[in-house]
Amino acid sequence: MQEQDKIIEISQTFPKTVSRRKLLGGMLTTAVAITQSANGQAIQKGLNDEDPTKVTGTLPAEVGTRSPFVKSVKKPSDISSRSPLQDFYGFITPSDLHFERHHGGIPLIDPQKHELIIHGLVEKPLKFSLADLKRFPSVSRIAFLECSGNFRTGKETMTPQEIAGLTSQSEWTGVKLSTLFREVGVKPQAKWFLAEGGDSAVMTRSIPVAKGWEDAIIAYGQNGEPVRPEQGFPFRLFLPGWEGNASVKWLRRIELSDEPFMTREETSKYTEAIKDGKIRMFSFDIDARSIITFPSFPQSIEKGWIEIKGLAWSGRGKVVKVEVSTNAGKTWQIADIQEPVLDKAHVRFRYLWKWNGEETEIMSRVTDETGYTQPTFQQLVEARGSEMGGYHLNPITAWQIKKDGRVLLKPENLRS
Ligand SMILES: Nc1nc2c(c(=O)[nH]1)N[C@H]1C(S)=C(S)[C@@H](COP(=O)(O)O)O[C@H]1N2
Ligand SMILES: [Mo]
Repeated sequence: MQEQDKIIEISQTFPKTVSRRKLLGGMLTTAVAITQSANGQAIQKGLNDEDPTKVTGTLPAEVGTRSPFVKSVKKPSDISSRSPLQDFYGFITPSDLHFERHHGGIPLIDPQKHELIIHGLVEKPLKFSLADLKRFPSVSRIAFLECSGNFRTGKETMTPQEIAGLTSQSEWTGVKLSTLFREVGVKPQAKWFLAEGGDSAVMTRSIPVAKGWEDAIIAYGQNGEPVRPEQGFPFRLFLPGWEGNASVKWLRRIELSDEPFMTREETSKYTEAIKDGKIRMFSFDIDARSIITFPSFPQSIEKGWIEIKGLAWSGRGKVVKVEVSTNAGKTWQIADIQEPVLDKAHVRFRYLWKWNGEETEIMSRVTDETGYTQPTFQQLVEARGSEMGGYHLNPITAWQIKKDGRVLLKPENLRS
């Protein structure tokens, strides 16, 4: 038994080394493969105390499942759900944990009956089915999608998911909008286009035509599978680095025009109050932001070495630097960034810290390739005024470390 414990320990520490193969041999590798699928049934039968090497596991299934020991959920409300950022490894969001924001629910769309029409200031208006889109040269790109309303604060007992869970990252596959622009012959007078969704909200946004030429994608693939219904099946507009709202899901119409359409979503909504009674419109770019996801509420820590981990991103380009402070912002240290660092993408950062057991605050701040550094909440209030709206808030998030090891959010207060 002791020998077996040792083997398990080693295989967990060095899962991919040659020595593990030598140790385990062919026999044990098979056992490991079976136990994974056996877990589900074992728990259901209340047999989880049984030695998994003594019972036959469940057979392969049509689709895989997460281990029943893993509880990772989006906790939906009626209008949105949030990615559990604190549960993730790496920088890809599992598709079933991608955040959701729907203005009229998720439509059930038969791809055979769904078309994208492109018309307006074009030489040749055209309709495209999903099959038509797939015949064009395809592209894949890993990038994040973030709702511009992605900020909550106000109490100490908040998780990264609750504070900033309206951001997720996928590998999006589809056809470049510029390819379709060429196909329909977009006229030089065209400066904007309307993107319209086929859901009950009939979501519409005006997008500068330049973004269409630059990097917009009509995405039908998400992390290797068809885009999920929640994300816009059979296809959506995807605008790298821009506020999520403009990435219209269940896309059915694009109309080219010489001016913006001034839809409800870009006049009454998705505009920000700034100083002197002014309102900012068409604020598409997502500014650089980072958040420590470990340690975070409701975890607690013990004295000694701790690997601080988190996510950082910018809608304006690549992340170039993430700094961590473990003394409430007095001094900052450079964190390690996990490669690859992609354009307009989440990156993962880490910083090794030895906690001495004293009360403190830890926080992170990111700098992107434009030279922009993530501001404090106070700096945002000073720049925009205390009447500032709830969109495009990307402040530094601080966690309080209590003497007993509890980790609590340091909530922001508009009136402080
Ligand atoms: N047709 C349509 N597109 C839409 C929406 C919608 O309700 N209907 N919501 C928008 C908003 S506000 C955001 S933040 C993103 C969310 O995308 P997701 O649900 O795939 O995360 O989709 C955008 N596109
Ligand atoms: Mo959004």
